[in-house]
Amino acid sequence: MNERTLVLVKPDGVQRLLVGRILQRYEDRGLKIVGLKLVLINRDLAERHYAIHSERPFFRGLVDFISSAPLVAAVLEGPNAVAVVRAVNGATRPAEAAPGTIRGDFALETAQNLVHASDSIDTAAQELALWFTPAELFDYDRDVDRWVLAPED
Ligand code: FUP
Repeated sequence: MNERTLVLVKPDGVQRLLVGRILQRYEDRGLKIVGLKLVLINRDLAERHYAIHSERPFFRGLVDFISSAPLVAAVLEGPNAVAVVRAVNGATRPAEAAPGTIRGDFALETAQNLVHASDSIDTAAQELALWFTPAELFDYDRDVDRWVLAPED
């Protein structure tokens, strides 16, 4: 099942010069980048992105943090992309994230856990619409996919 999912390399990832190494992990896995941009978001988008957490005590800090400096937003495509990207990222709390995951290798704090990824197919569709216009997303072929993807029936 080919899926699309939203990934954010959050401001801590940009400031720590980890953008290339983080995106590399998704590319290495075989996922296709179909959207990519550097953005400084305003509080309105930050609050809408994290609306599900609006009643949580960490909400204000989360909105402050994500809107404090530029971040990299990407849309990744591939079979089971939603689950695969979350596995590559590792557990939300870095102390619980397995070695070999982004958070397990590069992060210590939940509030500075480097990356965001959509948590379901429905959430991914909402987040794609929030962060990218249709014109910013690209359908294109990659030659390597004949070695990465199972042949279509
Ligand atoms: P995830 O889906 O892994 O990004 O995790 P959540 O949606 O549960 O949390 C979103 C963000 O809220 C985390 F990346 C960091 C922040 N957060 C906290 O600061 N404290 C918490 O206890 C939980 C989440």
